[in-house]
Amino acid sequence: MDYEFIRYDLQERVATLTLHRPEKLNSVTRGMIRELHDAMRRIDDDDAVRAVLLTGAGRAFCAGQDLGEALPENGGEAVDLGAIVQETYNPLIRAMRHIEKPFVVAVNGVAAGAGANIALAGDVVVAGASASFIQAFSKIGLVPDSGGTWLLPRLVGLGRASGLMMLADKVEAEDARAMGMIYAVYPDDTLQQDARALAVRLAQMPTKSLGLIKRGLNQAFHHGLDEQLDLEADLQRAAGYTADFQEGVQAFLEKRAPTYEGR
Ligand code: LHQ
Repeated sequence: MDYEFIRYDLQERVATLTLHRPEKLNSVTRGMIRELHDAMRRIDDDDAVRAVLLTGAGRAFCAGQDLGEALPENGGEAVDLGAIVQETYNPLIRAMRHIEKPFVVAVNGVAAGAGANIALAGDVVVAGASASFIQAFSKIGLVPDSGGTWLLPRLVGLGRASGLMMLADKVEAEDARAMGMIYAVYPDDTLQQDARALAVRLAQMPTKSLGLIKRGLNQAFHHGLDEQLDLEADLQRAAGYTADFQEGVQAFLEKRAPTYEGR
């Protein structure tokens, strides 16, 4: 599939996905979401992809749903937004959370509405110093989607999440880091290279182990301790059978750097 609204580039085992409608702050159209779904399938299917870097072109990361597509044409019947969410954002968030490869998100500017929650669905979320996050939904009479009501309270606590979601206040990158919403903040002019370095580093790591970590963390918040201990045993069993585990221990014993193949 040819892409018009995103860019896809694979180098050094890192698939870089760039949201590309800079004149509209990379707001999400039906066309962009179709391309993102296709890109997620490619990422999942291609063993050459060992990490993903998601970012935006221009001065924004993503301003959420393109509001030009959110209302009925010619004053017709109201659009079923639930159906849009089910068909568009939900599969994207499920893909980001369930593809067992690390997703680095480089938030290069404002991330608003669904754009904020797409960003937060990454595994390692970093931002440029001038980036910001806005749970913009309530400003236009909507509710947070794209996993926001599940993820944000887990990241920052219920009190902060409800304040941020009801008031739709803008959170600057450094505040987002301080409250545990994101992992790190870099200077704007080095963000892309710093985020890429993280993605390249992850792409050289034992991919299966990273995928199993992701699987464990996905379960962590609704399991009790006993269920999670059982899951950890299962995940460790799977990790123990990987070639990369053999290589990791062998390299340690031989006092050399390991070379992981993601198997
Ligand atoms: C936009 C947008 C945008 C279109 C900037 N759409 N053009 C799910 C299911 C179905 C339906 C509904 O929604 C959802 C989930 C959601 O995501 S709801 C939340 C949707 N997003 C928003 O409400 C955010 C709207 N945007 C803004 O509040 C501002 O643009 C922010 C704060 C992001 C940035 O402000 P500024 O830096 O002042 O930029 P700007 O407002 O001047 O925008 C620049 C251009 O981008 C402008 O176009 P123009 O042709 O006038 O230059 C905007 O109209 C356009 N744009 N966001 N979501």
